[in-house]
This record gives sequence, structure tokens and C-alpha cells, in this order.
Amino acid sequence: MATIEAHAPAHAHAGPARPTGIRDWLSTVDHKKIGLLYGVTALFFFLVGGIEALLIRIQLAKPENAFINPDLYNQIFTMHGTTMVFLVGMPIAVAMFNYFVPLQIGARDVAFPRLNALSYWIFLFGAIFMNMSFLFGAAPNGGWFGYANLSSTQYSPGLNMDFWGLGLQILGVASIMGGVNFITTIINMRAPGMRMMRVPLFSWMALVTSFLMITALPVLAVALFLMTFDRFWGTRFFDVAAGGDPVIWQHLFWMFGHPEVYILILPAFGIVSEIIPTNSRKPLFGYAVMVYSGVLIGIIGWGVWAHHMFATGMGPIADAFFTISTMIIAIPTGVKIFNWVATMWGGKIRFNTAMLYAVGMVATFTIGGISGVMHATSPHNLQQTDTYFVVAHFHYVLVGGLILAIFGSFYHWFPKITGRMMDERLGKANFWIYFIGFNLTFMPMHWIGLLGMPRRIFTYGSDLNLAGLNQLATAGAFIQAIGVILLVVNIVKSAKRGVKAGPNPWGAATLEWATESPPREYNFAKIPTVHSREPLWVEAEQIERDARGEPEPMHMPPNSYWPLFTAVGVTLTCVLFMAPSWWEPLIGLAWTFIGVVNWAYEPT
Ligand code: HEM
Ligand SMILES: [Cu+2]
Repeated sequence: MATIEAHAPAHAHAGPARPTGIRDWLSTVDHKKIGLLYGVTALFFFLVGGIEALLIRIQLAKPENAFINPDLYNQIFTMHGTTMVFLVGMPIAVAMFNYFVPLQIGARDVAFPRLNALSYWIFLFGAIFMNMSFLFGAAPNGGWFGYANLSSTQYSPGLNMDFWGLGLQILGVASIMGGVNFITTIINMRAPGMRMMRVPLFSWMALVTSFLMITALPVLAVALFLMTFDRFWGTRFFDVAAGGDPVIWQHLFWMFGHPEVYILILPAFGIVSEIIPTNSRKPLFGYAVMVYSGVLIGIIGWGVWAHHMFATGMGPIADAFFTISTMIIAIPTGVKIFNWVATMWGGKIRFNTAMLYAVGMVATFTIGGISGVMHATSPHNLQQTDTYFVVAHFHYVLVGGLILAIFGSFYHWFPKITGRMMDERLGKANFWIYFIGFNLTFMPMHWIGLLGMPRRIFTYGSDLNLAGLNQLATAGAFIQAIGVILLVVNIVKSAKRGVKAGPNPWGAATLEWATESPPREYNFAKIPTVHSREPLWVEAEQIERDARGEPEPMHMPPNSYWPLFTAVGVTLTCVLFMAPSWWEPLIGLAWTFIGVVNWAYEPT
């Protein structure tokens, strides 16, 4: 392990030397490397999902277009949604958790480093499995919400929805294990003196997100089991003729699906809560309220799922309940928005690229929140549901909320990861082009929707007068693509030739900035003791001495191939469910068993 020898005396680590190169990456258990693997994979799928989006927008650029046939269109929009939610949104947040949560709370790694590697490999294989469906010409085609009947063998007889059901089952395993790992890490591995009310907001939101992951994804797993049982073994959970009910699917799906939107957005809240105080050079306004409102959003988020189901005809009592409960969530969310603004108020604001992204996020997320309250109103909802208005809404929260925050986090934390600064001039061009392209794409969709264009249709009539607005949206999508290309260019270029960063280029307050850039394998030479919420603003001297001084004797876990081996087994088990005979999945189970046993006996 070259880096550790270079920086530290031999007593700093025990156990065998690390393998190098590709073998190190395949067997690593270091949270920073796993974070990078997650991040690069998620960015790759962001490009895949982006290409799918461009194809959709080309098809919709003019009425009665024949660029993509209806069946392929169904596959592409289904895979676009599935990819963006499960292969981009969640893993890119998990990438940031992996890299920064242990550093922020003053830990050497996550609680279960090998489990962490297993999460990554299972996620990767699940993602590859899901996209392999394209090679069979049978990508999932029932929408990212997989509604029953559309996803039954009667209406989707091919392998398409099998790929979807099994693929999501695999991906869910990864997220649940990741959630367990982060909860244990944040609760148990904080530096001495870091009480819960001193944990940085980003790590707090990682904790709430992790609780949502371990509670919401099992609900999805149940729904997927019912669906795969129906498809493979002829059960009829969703078949009215057999006493089943397709609405059961919707309840289970959205009981997972609404908490899922908070799994996607809370990490973004955490990110802007780090960027805004740093660049306003003021502590976060109302820290405690920011924590509680995040927790409250996580809890109330469980009571609002049926706002996705007003159109099923649940009756006035259920409609009223879910209208009100949904609107109540706007309160803690609004509190957060006011607190970000109050943090900037009177601050010495520095508008670097990260700050532009954070402020852009607050503005666009607010727009998305307001259109959310609009369709939370059940009578409005009947007009808006399944129109492009909903597409506008959730892209304002997902892209304007999550993606803008994530891009901002790249600019904010890149110097820590690589030791080099990103190019600010290119960064500002990247921000403005992306931001303008984003609004040009999704703002017109509000009108497209109110004028009555349904979503999930592959074309529209030329008599509807929708061509102009749709062209605007398509042009916007291509401008966004230019913005993304600039971002990727900036990352690649700056990683090689960026200006050297030093440990704390932004003068930030949290512990990750006390370490070298990039941090050594063991993060902190000696785990620092904190006495405040902004340790690098209040007690920098002692903290930096601990972080960057002579390393104390410590033990770091050795590399292991068993996570990779076990992940192959888990994936194989799911894949072999598609094989003709009942016993084939047993091969995968046996493989997994061998992996787990060897894992258990391996010295750590
Ligand atoms: C926090 C981030 C949010 C994300 C990621 C998000 C995402 C989504 C998605 C993906 C849909 C489409 C469901 C479908 O395919 O039918 C949707 C619909 C909906 N969202 Fe959001 N949303 C968020 C915030 C909100 C907020 C703050 C509210 C209300 C205060 C809200 C209320 C609704 C409602 C009522 C629907 C149902 C629309 C319909 O079925 O007609 N959402 N959201
Ligand atoms: Cu919802």
C-alpha cells in the first residue's frame, strides 16, 4: 500500500501490505475508495439516463414524430425513470455519504467496511443486470412505478418486467445494507465530544436518509415479491377475478415510493446546509431546528403516500386525510428554506460555483415544492395527474433539488478528494448553462401539462398546439447536456492539472477539512476531540494537530475479495430465478453461502 508507507511510519498499520492497482480496487474496504467507486458508477449512469432523456425529448420535439416506436418509447422512459432514481439519485448520495460521513464525524472508516464493499458490488451488479435487458431487446416497459396489470404477464408477457422486478430486488439489498452501515457508523463512531447536536447537518441528513432506506426498501421488496410471484408462479395478488386487487400494488409501491423521494432529497438538504454556511462565513442559522425539521420530514413522509393515488377513487375521507398530511410536510420544508436564507442574511457571501449551485437549488426546489402543494390538493390533482405538469413538478424537485445540490457538492468537496481545485471559470459557465437549460426544459412543461398533454405517451396530435412549447423543452435538454459535458471536462481536467488545494481552501468549519487533501487512508493521525459545532472555526489548532500530526498506533482492516465474491452469489441467485427449472437459483444460494462462510472466518 504505497500511500500509507509514504506518509506514515510502519507502526501505523498492521496486517499484510495492500495489493495495488486494479486488485486494490476490487478488494478495497476503504470508505473513500468505495465512495469513489459509487460516485464514478453513478455518474456513468447519469450519462446513460441523460441519453435516454435526450431520446425522449427528440421523439417529443414535434407532433406525430416517428423517431422511436411506441414499444421502445415505453422501455426508454421506464429505464430513464428507473435509472435516475435507483442508479443515479440514491447511489450518488451514498457516494457522498461514504466519502464524507466518516471524515465529518471524525472516524477512521464506516462501522462495517466489508459490508460497505458488499453494498457497492451488489449495487453495481444490479445496475448492470437491469441494463442488460437492452441487449435482449426487453428493457422494462411498465413505468418506473411498475403499476399492476401493466406489469402482469397478460400485458407485459416478455422478460421486460422480470428484469425490473429482479433488478430492483438486487438494488434494494444494497441500499438496506448501506443504511444499516451508516446508522451504526453515525451513532457509534463519532469523535469524542461530538454530541448528536454537534454532528454536521450533512451527516445528520445521512442518518435520517439511512433510516428511510432501511424502512422503505423492505416495503418495496414485499411488493416486488408479490409481483414476481404473480409473474413466475401464477399467484394472482393483483387479479380482481381471483379476489386480488391492483390497488394493493399502488399502496405498497407508494408506501415505499414517497419515502423514497425524501431518500433522494434529504441528502441534497444536507449538502446545501454545508455549502451555504461555509460560503456565507456564518454558522448555519437555526441548527437545531434544521435537524428537527429533517427528522420531522422523515417521519411525516410516511403518512402521505396516497397523494399519488387520488385518481384511484379512495373516497372523500382518505382524500382529505392525504391532502392535509401532504400539505403539513410543506411546513418543515419551508422552515428549512427560510433558515438557508437567514444563514446568508448579513453574511460575507462568496459566490463560488458551489454557492451558485446551492442558491440555485434553494430557488428551484422552492418552485417544485409549490407545485407539489398544488397537486396535493385533491381536486386540482384530478386535473393535473398524469399530465406533464407532474413531470415538471418532480423534475423541479429531483433535478432542481437533488442534481443541482450534487453538482454543487462536487465543486465544494473536489479539492478534498483530489487535493486540487476545480476550475472556477469553467465552473461558472457550467453552472449557468446547466441552470438555464434546466429551466428551459422543465418550466414549459407546466404549461404543456395544463394544456392537457398526458405523460407517458409517445406522441401527440399536431392539432393540439403543443409543438412550440415541446421544442423549447427539447432545446433546453440539449443545453443541459452541454452543461454536463462542461462539468465532466472540468472534473477530468482539474483532477490532473488543477491548482493545489491545501487542507481547507474554503475556510470551512467541519472536521473533514482538518485532514490533508486527499486524506490519508486512516483519515486522522489521532482522532480529535471536539468541543463545538464548528471545530475549525473555534478550536482549529488542536484539531489540525491531531488530524495531521504523527499517526498513533492503529489497526486498519485488510483488503478482502469476499464482498465481491458474495455479491456475485447474491446477483446470481436473483438472475437464476429467470432460468427454467426451480433448482437453478440454488446454485446462486450455494455460492453466496460459500462467500459468507469464508467472510466470517477471514481475519480482519
Ligand atoms: C422532495 C422531493 C420530491 C420528489 C423527489 C418528488 C417526486 C415525485 C414523483 C416522481 C412523482 C410522480 C409520481 C408518478 O409517477 O405518478 C410525484 C408526484 C407527486 N408529488 Fe412529489 N416529489 C417531491 C416533493 C413533493 C412535495 C413537497 C409535495 C407536496 C407538498 C409533493 C406532492 C406530490 C403529489 C401530490 C404527487 C402526485 C401527483 C399525481 O399523481 O397526480 N411532492 N412526486
Ligand atoms: Cu409522494
